[in-house]
Amino acid sequence: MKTMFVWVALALALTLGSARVQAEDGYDLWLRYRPVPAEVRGVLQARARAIVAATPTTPVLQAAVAELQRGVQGMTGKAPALSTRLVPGALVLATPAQALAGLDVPWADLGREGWLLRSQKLQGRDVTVIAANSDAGLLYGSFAWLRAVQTGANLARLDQRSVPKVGLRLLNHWDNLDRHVERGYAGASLWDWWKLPDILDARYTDYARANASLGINGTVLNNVNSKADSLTAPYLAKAAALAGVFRPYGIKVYLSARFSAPRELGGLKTSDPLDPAVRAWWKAKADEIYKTIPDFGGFLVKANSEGQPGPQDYGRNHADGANMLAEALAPHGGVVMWRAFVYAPEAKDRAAQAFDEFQPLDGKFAPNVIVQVKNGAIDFQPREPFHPLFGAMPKTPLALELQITKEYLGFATHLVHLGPLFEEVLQADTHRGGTVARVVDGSLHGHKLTAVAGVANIGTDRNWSGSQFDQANWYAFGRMAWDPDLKAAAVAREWAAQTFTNKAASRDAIVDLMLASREAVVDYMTPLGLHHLMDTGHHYGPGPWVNDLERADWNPTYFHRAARDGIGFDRTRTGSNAVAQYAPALARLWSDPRTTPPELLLWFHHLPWDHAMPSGRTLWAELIARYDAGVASVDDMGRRWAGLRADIDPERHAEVTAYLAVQAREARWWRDACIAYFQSVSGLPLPAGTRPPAQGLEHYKSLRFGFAPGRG
Ligand code: BDP
Repeated sequence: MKTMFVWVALALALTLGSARVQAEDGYDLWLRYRPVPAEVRGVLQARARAIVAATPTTPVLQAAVAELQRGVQGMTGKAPALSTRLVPGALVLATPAQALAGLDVPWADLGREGWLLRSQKLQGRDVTVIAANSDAGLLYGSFAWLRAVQTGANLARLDQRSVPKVGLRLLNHWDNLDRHVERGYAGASLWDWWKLPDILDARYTDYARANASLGINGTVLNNVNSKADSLTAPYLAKAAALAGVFRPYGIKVYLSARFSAPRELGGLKTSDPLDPAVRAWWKAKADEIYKTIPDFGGFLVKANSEGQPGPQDYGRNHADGANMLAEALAPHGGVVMWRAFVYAPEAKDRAAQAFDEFQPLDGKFAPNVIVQVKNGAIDFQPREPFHPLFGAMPKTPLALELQITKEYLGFATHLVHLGPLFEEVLQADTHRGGTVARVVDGSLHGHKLTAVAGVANIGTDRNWSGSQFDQANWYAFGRMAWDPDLKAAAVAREWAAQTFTNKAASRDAIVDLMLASREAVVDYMTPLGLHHLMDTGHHYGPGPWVNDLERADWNPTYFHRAARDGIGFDRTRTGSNAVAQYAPALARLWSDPRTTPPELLLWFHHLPWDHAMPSGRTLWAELIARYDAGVASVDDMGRRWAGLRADIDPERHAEVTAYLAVQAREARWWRDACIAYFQSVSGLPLPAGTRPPAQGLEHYKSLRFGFAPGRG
């Protein structure tokens, strides 16, 4: 008997032990809940003795309780039980309907989804209150408490509250029905359309947990380059099955709608938005969708852009198209997110087109339409000035679209943290009364319908995002969509603490590396306001020489305009005058090279190679210095990461090390190829001391990447 006991104990110890040293593969994201040191364990157990929630009957509340139990179990080895009695050390989940005597919560300040976390005495007992006006708020509050624990907050003195500033916080999946993800670098689509609706992969739930932990409350399941099939009954049933998994996590499902669906599916002769039969078709379709998915969020539409059908095919405008869909969704409470990403071949400057098409339509959209605008006027480049539509359509709610997947920033193998990019655009002053954040959160023009969308970087890769550090871009997106005023540094700190280590020095070293990475990529790809220098189709690697594509504005040469006389796109009055789309104060500043920040110089100006830069260098020398700085910065990131070896688990440390080596090699490739090309155009010698490109220009031009992932 005694021996048996010893064996059982040993087996148990081994199991627990192996759980403890389980390999870190990134699957758990920032929700790792790893065992905490003994001294922390005691404190945590004392603060999570039980969970008091009057009636955890709703699925959302059950999800909140389950997450708290899972977290505490992971960190301490013991899950708190549900209790109806207020015991000391309880976690109390409270709503106004289920508030306990003595609880004093400023309910009115918490809004529909906000939460409050507070350690306090209640009925003579030390407890932690998680309060919200809704179950979704309690779910977010529960995740906030777990975040507080994992980031080392003092659990005896919690006093936090947060209310989302933006209503719709959405992921946009560019996922096709065959599971190819357009611009996806993290494997295949999570959605196994073929096996849906019968088979529900466990990852769907983990995906929802991760999103809920950030406050993401909606997901567009299919690519903006959409197929009408997504709107057919079999696919609606599949979408409904996903909606069923996501619902307990406060996440609604949306679909990208193909504008020509009435013709393609309904057999109509036209998809003209003003045709009564077309309108009736969409109304019936909306009714059918809501029968299948009662809390369906709405449609995302890419129309008359890059070959997609749209209202202009029938001589109508974007408002006509959007309003028709809005009318069909309105009785059900759905919204239309109508994208402003458009450009036509005849436009003289692609950067100016969205403004030209959309700004005159201000005030013409139905109340449940939100116009979704990319952060910049070209296309998710490493750096762009904020889109001139922000602030210029006061009568129309505008959503901000960010790209989390790094189509133009080295795919998943480059470590580029996007928090600083998000912060830069959100905090940009439109000079029309406020920042982009104030436009997007609706406060500048008094809009209730508000949204931030992120093109997802999620796929079937074990680590979800294609690399460990790309998880941080998902994280930063979600947190900054909830509160556009969060600082990138603070968000990165939270992420690093939960994902890698809570040891302050190492955590901060990780954060420094992350924050430096964005400027690094700008420098080694497109410094000084250059943009769209990537190679054709796959968008991987440099291709500044490309000038033979069918449309002028697909060619990098169109964008950089490098020639013997200089480099850059003149967007001032002497050129395309796109700068005039910005508020007059800003347009004035950016019209003059002397008052244009160096970061945006060649976006707005075509300047001679010997133009004097603030650094005292010529433009030519400055360009090369920036490329060198980018490469040096990546080398530095590698050194910093190497120094963190002792504090990071070996699996992830080795993986990131290998990725950084790829990035270091490819940063040189970008630098060398661009310098070789620009030198061939400028005809200038390299400044003294410059390392010449490793290969001749012809070598870089000859490289082909037929099987690069994520192609459109
Ligand atoms: C471009 C992508 C293309 C997308 C397009 C869009 O290369 O795959 O379809 O954006 O946003 O950047 O619609």
